[in-house]
Order: sequence, then C-alpha cells, then structure tokens
Amino acid sequence: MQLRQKWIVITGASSGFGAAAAKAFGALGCHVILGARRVDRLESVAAEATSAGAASAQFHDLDVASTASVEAFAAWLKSVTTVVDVLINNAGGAHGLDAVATGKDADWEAMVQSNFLGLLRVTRALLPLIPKDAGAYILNLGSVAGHAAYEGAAVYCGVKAAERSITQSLRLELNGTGIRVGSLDPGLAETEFALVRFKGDSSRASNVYAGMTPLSAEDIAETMIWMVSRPAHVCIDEVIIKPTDQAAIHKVYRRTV
Ligand code: NDP
Ligand code: 8X3
Repeated sequence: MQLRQKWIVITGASSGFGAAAAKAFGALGCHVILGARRVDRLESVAAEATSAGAASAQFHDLDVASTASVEAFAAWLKSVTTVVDVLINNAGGAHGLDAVATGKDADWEAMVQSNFLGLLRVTRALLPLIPKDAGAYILNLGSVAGHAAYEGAAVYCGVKAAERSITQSLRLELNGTGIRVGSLDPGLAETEFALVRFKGDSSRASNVYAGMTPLSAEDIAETMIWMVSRPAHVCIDEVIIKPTDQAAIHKVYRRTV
C-alpha cells in the first residue's frame, strides 16, 4: 500500500520505536500524529519528522493510563483529521524486574495501565476514525515476552501475552471491515526500555545488551513500514523479530562477558 499522504498515529512517540517510526513514516511523506506524556520530546521528534519529509507532523499530550487523557487526545485528533489510516499502539514498557514475591504494586499497575488497558483505550477511542475497506492497519507492539515467560517479568510477560490476545480478538471482530490488525513482537532492542525498567540506572540498563548486538529502534520502524505497506488484501498478523544473537528469550550469545 502506498503510504504517502496517509495519516499515521503513533503512541509512545517520544522515544525508542515510536520516535524512530515518526521519522521513518515522515520520510515517506506521511502525516504523522504523535502522542506521549513528554511533550517537549514530542516537539523535537515532530521537528525531525518534518525535516525527514513528513506531509505534516503534529503532537499532543497523551497518557494512555488515563481514559480522560485518551479521550482528550481523540477529541483533539478529530479537529486535525477525519481519518486514521495507521494506528501504531506502541506506548508501554516494563517497570522493575522483581520476582512475584517482592513485586511492587506501583510497578504492576503501571505495566497493566500502559501496555494492556492503554492499548484498549486508545483503540476504542480511535476506531471511529479508521476507515473500512481502505487498507487501514492497527499495529500493536507486543514482545517475545508475550510468547515466553522469564524470571522477574511475570507482569510484563502477562501484559504482552494479553496484547497478543487483544490483537487476535480485534482481528476477529474486524474481519469483513477490511481493517488489518497485527502484532509486532520484538526481542532485545536498545531504546530507553531498560533505563525505564531499571528506573534510570544506566549501568544496569546497558548491561542488558553487554557483548551482544541488539536490535535498534530503526530496525523496528523499518519492520513496521514493511508490515503496513503490504497490499490492502495482505494482513501480516504477527511478526517475531529478534537480534541474531538472541536465539530464544533465555539464550543470548555474548561476546565479551
Ligand atoms: P522506550 O522507553 O524508548 O519508549 C516507550 C514509549 O512509550 C515512550 O515514548 C513513552 O513516552 C511511552 N509511554 C510509556 N508509558 C506511557 C503512557 N502511560 N502514556 C503514553 N505514553 C507512554 O521503549 P521502546 O521504544 O523500546 O518501547 C516501545 C514499545 O515496545 C513498548 O510497548 C515496549 O514494551 C515494546 N517492546 C520493547 C522492546 C525492547 O527491547 N526495547 C522489545 C519488545 C517490545 P512518555 O514516557 O513520554 O509518555
Ligand atoms: C522487551 C523484550 O526480552 O526484554 O519486550 O522482555 S524483553
């Protein structure tokens, strides 16, 4: 599908995959609409998307953990465009790496709110703007963590498993509308993900990628573009993408440690 002049909404566009996607879709001449809580960051990302060639780049405060914020974002969006061709539900992340025995309510609640309820809230609010039979696409960010559990990640794995179920339910519910729905499920990718998980501890965060070559945010943005630019009759339901060094969630080849 030709993406030029299409309207692309990206949640969690202030860093990582979302920011890279804003620039990559911008470079294809799309209209990009960006949401996240750090509006100063969105302003810079929008400027970069414009420099890359975006037809337009606009942004608005969005906290997917709040229904009121999602509804305010949707109301603003309706003043900007009558159509959303691609919705990228990307906002989310992990908080902490505690075992269930020592897990913190605040971490659990933040993960459920952003990755799980946020995905539902944004999709519900924007569905009325997504056209039928026009090759539109709802692309949800899952994870290899939704396919296999690991220690300290009961809730993060749980919410990413829920993302797969939500994606599959939506795919069934929207069958016959021509709206495509798919999940992009990456393995280790170096963004602000680990920094957020470890609450700003940069040495702990960089250790996650020690001695191996992780995916980059640009690798993921390129994959998003590949998924949504297939012809309208082709729906990529699910993509698992991992670094070559990561054969499985627990099996990462490290050169220097
Ligand atoms: P980053 O931490 O770099 O980006 C996360 C983005 O999500 C930020 O823009 C952040 O914006 C936004 N976000 C978080 N919570 C909220 C919220 N409540 N409301 C609105 N926006 C929010 O990480 P990534 O780019 O790596 O992560 C993007 C997605 O990819 C996440 O869903 C993550 O779980 C998933 N993922 C990441 C992998 C990785 O290894 N990096 C692998 C597999 C999946 P702000 O703080 O400004 O609101
Ligand atoms: C992020 C990938 O393996 O760190 O979803 O959980 S992992």
